[in-house]
Amino acid sequence: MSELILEQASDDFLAREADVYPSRNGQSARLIGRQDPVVHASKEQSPPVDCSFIDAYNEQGFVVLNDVFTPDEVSTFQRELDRLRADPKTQQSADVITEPNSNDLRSLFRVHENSPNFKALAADERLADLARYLLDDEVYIHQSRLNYKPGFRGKEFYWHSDFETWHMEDGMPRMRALSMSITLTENFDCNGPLMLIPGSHKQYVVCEGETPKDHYLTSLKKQEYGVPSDDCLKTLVAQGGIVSAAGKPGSVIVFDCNLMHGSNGNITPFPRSNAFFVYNALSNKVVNPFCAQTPRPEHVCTRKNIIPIPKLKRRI
Ligand code: 6CS
Ligand code: FE
Repeated sequence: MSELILEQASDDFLAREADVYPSRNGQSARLIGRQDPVVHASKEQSPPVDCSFIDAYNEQGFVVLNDVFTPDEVSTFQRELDRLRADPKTQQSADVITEPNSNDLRSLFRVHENSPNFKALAADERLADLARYLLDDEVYIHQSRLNYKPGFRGKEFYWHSDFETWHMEDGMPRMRALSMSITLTENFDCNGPLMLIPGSHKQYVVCEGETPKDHYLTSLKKQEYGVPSDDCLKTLVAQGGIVSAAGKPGSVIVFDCNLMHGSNGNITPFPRSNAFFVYNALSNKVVNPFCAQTPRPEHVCTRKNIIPIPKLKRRI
């Protein structure tokens, strides 16, 4: 028995040693090249959106699709967002993250399972077909959340690559995942919209420090590990600049799992609320974390309940 444990430990050690995307392991901060495609579909496959969007996604690491959802659909999601916030069950739930210095709701996780509306949204063909094309595989939801970014006290999300965290803390093997952020309120320049660094997805940022135990309990409020060094960030911004994704409700920001992004706090009275789905390729299911900690819980990282999204020709 103890031999088996030793063997597993040494396998894990070897896997981490051979890791093409090392981070938080004592190495100094630096940029290394991406080892995976951005668009996984072959040239022969035809995309569900105009080819120019696919080319932009490939080059920039993101694309904004405007007016994907109608005002009526957006109103339905907004009502569901408010209903969930007011529901006493939500307030008791482990799926909730509050803002660092107040009890305001910052994020609500696992909405693709716990809300029929958001479950339908995650499976909607306008989103899922594009995810299947870009990842060239069946897809499942690795993580879902509503980010409320409330007015007055909504705090920032510091710069990060999602993949760095999902690789280190969840054991996502390769860069074959993407995020879709569906805007549910207007994203102005002033209420803390998503900021993206074009082209940054082509390099992987090795981060300093070690992963603390139960990191998710603090990182989801304020992330301090798995963030780029000042020098790495300077280089990425010098190369690509910064774009902020302002837009009307009902648009979709599609971005690669390794794109460097973040957002400022919101001291305006206007909430900046988004629904956020992470699609992962079925062939890229999570394994053991690449950092030396236990896996994060199911509401932050789907590990047990992996269900491919059905290919239905159906809109919500
Ligand atoms: O922890 C996560 O899965 C996501 N949340 C944060 C604050 N950073 C990394 C990743 O985007
Ligand atoms: Fe993120």
